[in-house]
Amino acid sequence: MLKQYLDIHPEVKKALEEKKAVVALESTIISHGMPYPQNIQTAKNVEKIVRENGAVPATIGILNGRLKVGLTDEELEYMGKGKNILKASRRDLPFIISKGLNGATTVASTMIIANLAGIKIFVTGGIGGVHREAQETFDISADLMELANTNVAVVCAGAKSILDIGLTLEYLETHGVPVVGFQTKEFPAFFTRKSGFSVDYYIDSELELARALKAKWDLNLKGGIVIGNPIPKEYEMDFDSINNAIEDALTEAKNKGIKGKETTPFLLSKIKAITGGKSLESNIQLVYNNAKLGAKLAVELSKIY
Ligand code: PSU
Ligand code: MN
Repeated sequence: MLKQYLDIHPEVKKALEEKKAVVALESTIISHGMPYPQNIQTAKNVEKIVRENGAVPATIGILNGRLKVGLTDEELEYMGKGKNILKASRRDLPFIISKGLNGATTVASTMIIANLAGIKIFVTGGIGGVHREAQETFDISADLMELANTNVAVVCAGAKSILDIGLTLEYLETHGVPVVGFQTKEFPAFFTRKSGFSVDYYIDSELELARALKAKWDLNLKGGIVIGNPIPKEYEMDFDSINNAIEDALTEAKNKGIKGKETTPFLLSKIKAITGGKSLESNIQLVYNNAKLGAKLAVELSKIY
């Protein structure tokens, strides 16, 4: 039945059949999160880093209504040019399929498709979350409900402070989603190593993470885990300057009446413009750092689960 919708790249398929380590990667970060051509270069380097660390990369996206698990270089290039590529979260999937459209997958939809393919580890930059002033707007990313329901672990550099990080963590707690720090006690805030919020558990090694995932899923505790992996120190941004940029971006979004699925991409591109591209370099480096951890984790998990 899945074959009707899913195209798994032969290399990924073989690795899955042989129970080898595979890492899922999202495409919203490519089509809507970074400018061309840095996005393509980054996506290719991420795949390379995953390989160098012993796993097979599977970049996920939707082309002509087909759910693609593992993209060719041409497909990656197409996603990166970002023309006619919708941002596709859970609610969009049925219609992007039925209309034969192209979609870049968010954390939520990448988790769904990874799970359908049998991939357990997913690497990205940052997760969506509860937006600031969600008390009024109800803007809470579908990523969080997906983490509550779908058995895929997400390696990220935390959440940007365009979000209300405190409320995001509360929401995850309510839904039973563990939030752990990789060699940190503090949940990272994407551009910075610190956010002022603690994680539930400090985790020291990939093996320990793999064991926790196995226990969670053996016991049918459905859902994912958020693994916060702080940006390397040398690429970290200055806390005050990035937060000023974020405040300015939020004010502009509010004044322009930006809403719904446009909010996150709007804020990301504004921050990039305000920081004069400095944030882009940090963004790229933290994804590389996550790719390394995700691949090592997938290798450990493939040995025990
Ligand atoms: N946060 C980032 N970079 C991103 C995103 C979030 O720092 O590229 C993307 C991810 O694909 C995430 C999505 O799943 O935005 C969340 O969008 P929304 O808030 O509309 O659910
Ligand atoms: Mn939203």
